[in-house]
Amino acid sequence: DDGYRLWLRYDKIQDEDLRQDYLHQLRQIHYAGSSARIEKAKEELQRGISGLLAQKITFSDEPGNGPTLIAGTPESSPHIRSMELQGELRSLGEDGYLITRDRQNNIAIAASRDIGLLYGTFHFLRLLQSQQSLQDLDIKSAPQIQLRVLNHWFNLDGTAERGYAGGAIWQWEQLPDYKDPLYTDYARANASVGINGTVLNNVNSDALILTEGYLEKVKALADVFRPYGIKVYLSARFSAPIEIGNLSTADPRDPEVRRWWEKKANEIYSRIPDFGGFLVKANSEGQPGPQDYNRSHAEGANMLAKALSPHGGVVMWRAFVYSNEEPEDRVKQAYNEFTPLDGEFRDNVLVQVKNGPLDFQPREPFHPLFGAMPETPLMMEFQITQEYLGFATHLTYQAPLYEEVLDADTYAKGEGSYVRKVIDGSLDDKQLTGMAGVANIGTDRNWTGHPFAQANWYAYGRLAWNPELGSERIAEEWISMTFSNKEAFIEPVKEMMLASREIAVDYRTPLGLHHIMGYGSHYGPGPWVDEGRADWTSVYYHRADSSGIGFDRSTSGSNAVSQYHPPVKQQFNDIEKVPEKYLLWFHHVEWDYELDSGRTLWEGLVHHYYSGVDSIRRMQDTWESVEGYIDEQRYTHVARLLEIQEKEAAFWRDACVLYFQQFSGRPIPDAYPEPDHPLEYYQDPLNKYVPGL
Ligand code: BDP
Repeated sequence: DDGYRLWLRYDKIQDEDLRQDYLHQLRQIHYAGSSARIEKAKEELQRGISGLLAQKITFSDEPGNGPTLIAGTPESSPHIRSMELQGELRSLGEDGYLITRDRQNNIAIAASRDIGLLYGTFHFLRLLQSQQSLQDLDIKSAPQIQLRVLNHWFNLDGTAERGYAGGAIWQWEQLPDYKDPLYTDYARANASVGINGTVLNNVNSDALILTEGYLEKVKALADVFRPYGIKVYLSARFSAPIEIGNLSTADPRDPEVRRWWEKKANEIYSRIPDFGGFLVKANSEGQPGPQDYNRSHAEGANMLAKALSPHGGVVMWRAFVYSNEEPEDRVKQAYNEFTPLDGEFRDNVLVQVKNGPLDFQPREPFHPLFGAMPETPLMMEFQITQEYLGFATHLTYQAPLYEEVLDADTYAKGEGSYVRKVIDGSLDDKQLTGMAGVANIGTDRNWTGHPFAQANWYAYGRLAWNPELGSERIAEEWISMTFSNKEAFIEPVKEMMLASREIAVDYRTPLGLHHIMGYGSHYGPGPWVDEGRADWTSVYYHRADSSGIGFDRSTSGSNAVSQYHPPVKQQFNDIEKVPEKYLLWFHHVEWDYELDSGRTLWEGLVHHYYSGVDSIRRMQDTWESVEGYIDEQRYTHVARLLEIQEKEAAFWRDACVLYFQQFSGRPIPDAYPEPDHPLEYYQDPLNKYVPGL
């Protein structure tokens, strides 16, 4: 099995009793209505049932007499209407659905709109795939977040920035005339977890995407995605009016510039009436933006928002900004630039904020902007692609990372002001809500490179639908659909997945360390990086010296703690109270400082590094123990990748322990084997596992 089918595999159910039971309950199938979305739902059900139950289905025009699966909206189906579900459906919103039993004990999928029926159909198939009982069906589901969007960092030349599973999946040179069937499978996978938007191009954007020729290609993709409820968005380059519009400025106050964007929006919507809007990276890492003209982020965003507004589009304006001047503490910058603008954005602007204040590190505290801009819809940005987590080589299930951030309490309005409540709009009563995931999808046959990286795409979508689902449940679902329904497979593999994120932190950046990876590639260790722009080096962040290690962001240091609400601020500020996982993020700590475990900081650091590597050996044991439950191809692929991960984790460990030992001046405790080589070996670019990375 090459993994192409992702979690939508639909292999025949081997348990014959169960298969017969399902068949019995699905004697007849009736889908009311005839929209493109209904057609897609029927197609998917057909595909699913002919696979899982090895039975072709015919759809009946009317609900039948025997046990029937009935799907419809109150408008399209008299039968659904007679169930009097209208009130309940209304409370589930436009995308929600019910899966329930009617009075004759038929199974009913009901929704207010056809898109809900498509989502409900995928949910129903998931029940069969994971071999659930259909007896007491009483499922209500509605997304808690409105815009559930993938961000692709695909360039127009076919490459993918920070993509590790091949290149861009859009074949620009073949579009619009040839639409690869893969686009449809992409849409199916996304719709199956409720993803309803896709930003097609890199945030480091090329203005060419907004030219007529490319817009025709974008339209072709939008046409493929529309029946699956997925809107397209584009990353807009702020200086596009200059580059493709022949204007001399992109100043948002210039009337010609404003007209240019309005005309551009009209042009886009004449082709793509349901175009989603623009994503913008401005005045960050060299990208153009309103500050080039001494205008604020709000002025820039509002100009675009005004152009989109008559058509119902939105602007997703990124808060990942840091200026070209080296700041005294980079993590403070987004907060400082954006909080004064709270309330100044038009109502179709969302500010898209990375989960942490630095940059997608294996672990960061939550971004202090969450809870600090009550007048502005804030959108979460997670990174699914594993830029800082071992690319597509290391097995790291990221749902626990996403969950840790979503569940963090900002205390913005007292206890219980969780980040997820900021994101789902409930904390500040926001209608417009969103979550973005920087995708890990590429042209690799299995889409994501590592077979387990598919789980991160899946988990992102599920959490965008419901941020409270829990990473354990999501892992169970994904494993049973992707690999096997056998308990003896699911349990150990689930445990392995759930542990994998903490393990990834242990062998890279334990105890709150951050940004100590290799320069440029971000792959291997590079705690010694000390050249170039200060806030791109590692020494800037770890600040190791003979007295200790860590970045003092307390009130006596950079004072980044003051960007958090009390009592979070006080907790982070106090070296005795800060959770140990953030210790070195907020404090410069003496080598002999005593940790919760009773170890000194130095011993604790060494311990995390060694136990991280040991844990990968346990992951390997787990994987070996489930050999035979799944196909050879995927089994072997994962087994070999775990071997690489083990070697590379040991490399991280040895490099970091030896490097920091120069400052601590303390021995590696006897319990741990000495690294195989001296520090110089790990620092030599020619000795990296992948020379050049
Ligand atoms: C950084 C990546 C860079 C992205 C940037 C961003 O290294 O390639 O362009 O984030 O999010 O982590 O804009």
